[in-house]
Amino acid sequence: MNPDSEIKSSVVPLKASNGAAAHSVSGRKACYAELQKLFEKYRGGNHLVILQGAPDPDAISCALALEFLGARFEIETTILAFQLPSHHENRALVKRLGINIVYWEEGFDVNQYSIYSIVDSKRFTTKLDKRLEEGGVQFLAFIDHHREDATAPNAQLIDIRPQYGSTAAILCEYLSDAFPKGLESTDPDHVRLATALMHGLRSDTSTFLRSTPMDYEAAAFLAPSVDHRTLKMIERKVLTSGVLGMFENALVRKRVHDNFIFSDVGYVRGADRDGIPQAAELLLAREGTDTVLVFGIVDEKTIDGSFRTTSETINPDEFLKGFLGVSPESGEYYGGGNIRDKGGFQIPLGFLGLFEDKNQVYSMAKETIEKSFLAYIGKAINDEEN
Ligand SMILES: [Mn+2]
Repeated sequence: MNPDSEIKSSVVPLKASNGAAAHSVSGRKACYAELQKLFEKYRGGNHLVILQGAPDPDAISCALALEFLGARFEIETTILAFQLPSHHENRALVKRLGINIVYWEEGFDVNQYSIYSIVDSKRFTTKLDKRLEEGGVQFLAFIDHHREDATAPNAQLIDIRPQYGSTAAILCEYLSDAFPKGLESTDPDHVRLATALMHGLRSDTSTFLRSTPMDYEAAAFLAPSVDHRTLKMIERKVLTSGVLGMFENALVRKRVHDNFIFSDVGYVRGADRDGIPQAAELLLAREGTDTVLVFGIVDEKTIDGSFRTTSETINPDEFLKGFLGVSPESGEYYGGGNIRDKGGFQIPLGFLGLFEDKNQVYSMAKETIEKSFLAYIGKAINDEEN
């Protein structure tokens, strides 16, 4: 008999990549209780949920969750964004699930709201701050999973959990407090919310590759109510012909140096810039490769590069700073990244961008970057075949 089998916990003890054990239910913050009190205080009011930047699935689904929870207190919610969602996937989420996002324009009237919240952003200031203050709109909640700033927002509820892979996981915790028996898989509103949050979770954690135990726990809570068909449609990847061409270039032009791959995608339009990290991800999938650097020239103005690694020893931030150094003009590093798996760089072409011979400019850029890359990893350019 295993004595441990007697100790049944409602939390499956999943092991995170960093070895941290799952948190226990009792260790939770009592944030939902706090939110409940606040919603009660503003019962029947109008709530403005602000999304910063181009709305992504994590932010959108969290706004939807706040709207849903607020509705239990007769609170009307408006989801406000300053920019349109950028990717096809994000637009598909909004469209498929019929999520109503209001896009800010000059005439937007904040005076109809009694409270506002910000979700899934490090930034707690907005261009509406002055109007919100003048209109007496109260800062209700600030909920986020990015790193905490030194100065705290003056919201009535501040819930910042940098140890979470997504804000959606935090909102799922609120939902599981509100619905201890789980969401109803027969209720269309529950299904819609669960599907949106699952997409938020998946997209912020690279489909659970970067999940923490809390994200897995949130997914387990949502799973019974998720509409998998809709989720699949939302997540369908759509690649523009421009991005496909970049993949082709990246594959054809790749240079393999042991576990490193160096490649480039050519001249690309600003609208296709996202294809550079995608090409790097693609090459990283090659067997035996753990580190990839891909660059392209964007809008004939800058050399943009993307760095991906699964190596245990390479720190992308250190690597990019060491490899590219500091711009003599601005005194700032050309690139940087996180300490774990990714980074990027941007180098202005400057006067080289004015040259007539685009091929020559490209060769120069490529040679310069590749040479310093190889020098940095301790190789000469002609020993790649050995
Ligand atoms: Mn997020």
